[in-house]
Amino acid sequence: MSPPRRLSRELPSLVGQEVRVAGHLQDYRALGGVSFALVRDRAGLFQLTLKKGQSPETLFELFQNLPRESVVRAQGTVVANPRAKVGAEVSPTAVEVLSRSAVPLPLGVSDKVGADLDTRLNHRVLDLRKPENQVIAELRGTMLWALRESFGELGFTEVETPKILRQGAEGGATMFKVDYYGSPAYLAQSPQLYKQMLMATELERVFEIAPAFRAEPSDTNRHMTEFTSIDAEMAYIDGPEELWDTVEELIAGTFRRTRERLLARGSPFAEKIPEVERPFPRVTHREGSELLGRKPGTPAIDAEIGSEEERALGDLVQKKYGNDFYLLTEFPTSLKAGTFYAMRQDAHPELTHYFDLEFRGLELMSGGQREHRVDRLEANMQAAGVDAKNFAGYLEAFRYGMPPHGGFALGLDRIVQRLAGLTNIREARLFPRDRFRLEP
Ligand code: AMO
Repeated sequence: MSPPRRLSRELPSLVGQEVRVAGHLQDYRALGGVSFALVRDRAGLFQLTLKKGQSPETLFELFQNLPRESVVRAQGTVVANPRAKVGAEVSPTAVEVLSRSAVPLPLGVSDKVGADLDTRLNHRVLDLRKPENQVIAELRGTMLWALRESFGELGFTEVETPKILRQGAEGGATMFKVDYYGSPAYLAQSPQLYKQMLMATELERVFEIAPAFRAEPSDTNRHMTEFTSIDAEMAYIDGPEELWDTVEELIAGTFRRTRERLLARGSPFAEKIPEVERPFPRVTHREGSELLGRKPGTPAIDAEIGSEEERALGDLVQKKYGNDFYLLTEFPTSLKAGTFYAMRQDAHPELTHYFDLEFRGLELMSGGQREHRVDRLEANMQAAGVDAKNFAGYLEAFRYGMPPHGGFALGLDRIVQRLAGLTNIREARLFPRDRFRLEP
């Protein structure tokens, strides 16, 4: 019977024992009487040490001829060695080659010199073997777990809505058209319509974690054509303030859980998850515009805040309120004209109950209170030039009793991008998709 497989980090506690270890061969160095095979598993690097006169002769030969990144499994005894990275090494008696790597490698895994992002993404599986990329994937997976825990604590039920649709919600230009048995259908840009429809049931609080598809016309470092949207919707709200409180609790709970779990796992990112300070500053769109130097009372005050301005505003708000987060509230109706489901303020129809959550100069989330009164919803559709006939199923949900409600969507890739300090959002995803990339 073979002994069980052990991980590199377990070795120091197994000195003297017979174990099996396995991983990718990162390097092999022959130094006269002693040779080292450095092997990488999910916990890190360990070494197999071969000694002339002690180790089987065939093993020297095997490693001498084995390409880097081949997969090996070794059986042997754990020996204490303070000079080994983990404090112990394995003296192998038998080594199996489970998979032999082809040569040459299109992308080095342990090279010091970095390749450009395109080359890395072309050979993404090799790229993901690098420890610095493995920890990003671990950060992302941990955040997904923490989000689910935090939503659960707030009384939300996880749901799944269709991704192949007859109609989109976020404007026709960014929809991917697919052929559905000969008639046109679209990939979901957002679960927007469905999460709202569920508010007409007794689910009341739902969230969904799913891909969203956008035929983004521009090629930026914060947009992809497929991203993970964390959507939430809640019924019986009195105003957007309730959404903001929920957003704060969700972010604080998610960051705390992520930090604690990553700390326990020894991830270098644990320290980079900040303590979330509440409440987040609430900055109205108009106040933000004024901070940017726009003149009150001019049409410019309600103009879109572009990405350069957004970064500048993040710094200005940080200076004024001392928080990395802020809520940009009361979006002007003129900027949400196509967003027929956004509730306009009754007392100030030129403003909506819509907001964005900003973190270090980047929009992470948008949301707001929705229009639940069907006559006004239809009027908004008409004003937006949207044909209500195409939204019959959505509108039906409003005709037979729809409570006031609101919600938001958080871009997972963007949070990971900011927390891991990535220049390009593509690095936050395992296999990113953009205008020019459909592979691997
Ligand atoms: P919005 O279109 O603002 O809102 O999207 C919500 C959040 O999703 C992220 N995001 C993206 N991330 C990567 N690549 C993209 N192309 C991309 N587009 C958006 C951002 C953004 O803040 N239905 C509304 C939400 C709601 O009102 O509930 C919506 O989709 O982080």
